[in-house]
Amino acid sequence: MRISRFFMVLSMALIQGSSFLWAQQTESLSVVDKQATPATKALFLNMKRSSQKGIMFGHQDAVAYGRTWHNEKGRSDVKETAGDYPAVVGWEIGDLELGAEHNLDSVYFKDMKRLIREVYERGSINTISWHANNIATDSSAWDCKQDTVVRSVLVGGVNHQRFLVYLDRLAEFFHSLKDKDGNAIPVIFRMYHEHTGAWFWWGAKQCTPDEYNELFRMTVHYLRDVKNVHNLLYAFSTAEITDKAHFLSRYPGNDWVDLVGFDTYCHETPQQVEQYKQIMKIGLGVVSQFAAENNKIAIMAETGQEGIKVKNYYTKVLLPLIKPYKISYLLLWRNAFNIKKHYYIPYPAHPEAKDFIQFTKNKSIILSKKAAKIGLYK
Ligand code: BMA
Repeated sequence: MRISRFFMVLSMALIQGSSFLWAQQTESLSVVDKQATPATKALFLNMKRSSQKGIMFGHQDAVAYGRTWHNEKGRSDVKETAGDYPAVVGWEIGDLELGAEHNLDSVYFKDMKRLIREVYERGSINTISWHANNIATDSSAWDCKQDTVVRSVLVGGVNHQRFLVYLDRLAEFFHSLKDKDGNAIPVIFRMYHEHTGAWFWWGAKQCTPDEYNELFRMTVHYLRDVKNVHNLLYAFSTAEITDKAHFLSRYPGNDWVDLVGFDTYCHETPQQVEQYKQIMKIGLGVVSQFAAENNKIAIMAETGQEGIKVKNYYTKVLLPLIKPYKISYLLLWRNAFNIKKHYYIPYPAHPEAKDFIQFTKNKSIILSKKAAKIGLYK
């Protein structure tokens, strides 16, 4: 009797163990890069699982500069106000493709690499956006007067070869992200974002859906299969959307996307706040459902209220909006050090600091210390 019970328990454990392994394998099969490093695959699985339990809090350029400082060791406006670093740090690599030493917001790439490593070693997440310059006119990402730029960078286009040089520089940067033992640091790459809008050269009025999808796929293919970059998860994020069909109106396909999200911002007037609530509910509903049905990770890729003019924005507007949804992280935009009104996180003396602290204390919000306990890379 005792022996047979022992075998029963043992075989149950084996079945459970193997089904766990099986689940892990089938889950990891859905990652865009089948040759992604083990830590990159682990990040995908752990983000997916942790999104069932809480929302990691992120801030763009969180540790590079803040509202009144630039490049000072150990600083972060989130930490100085709420007591801990964000669990997700957003980075911007615009101008890297030109071979510049710093990005379009004055963050030196050599500092960015060091800080990405610090974020990783704290057990937090790095996500990278790319406001890629317009290669056809040699101007910024916002130069969108033409409708042929995307076509010109695709295979066979007049700018294709030059665009590959842009991607070579990105690949070199991604390859250079290493921990102290020389292992690649996983990062989320969120490229060609807000493409349902019409303010970047890859926007909805600037190219056809097929051209957009091809641009996304070509970039993944080149980085992954030609340049052998294997430390990336690929994020797709639209601007405001009206419904699922709008969200998918330009979508490269499930084989090319790991994370799905959208960007939207809250403006000041009560009417604009109401509009924001509607847009957030639609977008969060669409991306969280789509992620659940398609084995993706849902994210709130960019949001916030510039200058924090709306009273109790964090606890009364943002928190009730995001709490009902299973999203992995939420990223607030940057606290510019050189544009006075351009900030999204309160500094300690700001009138909304208290509200922000209360928001970060909510049990569904995950800052850096709690994120480290998840063991995101294991
Ligand atoms: C925008 C603004 C700009 C910035 C750009 C890229 O939304 O914050 O000031 O240059 O993002 O980070």
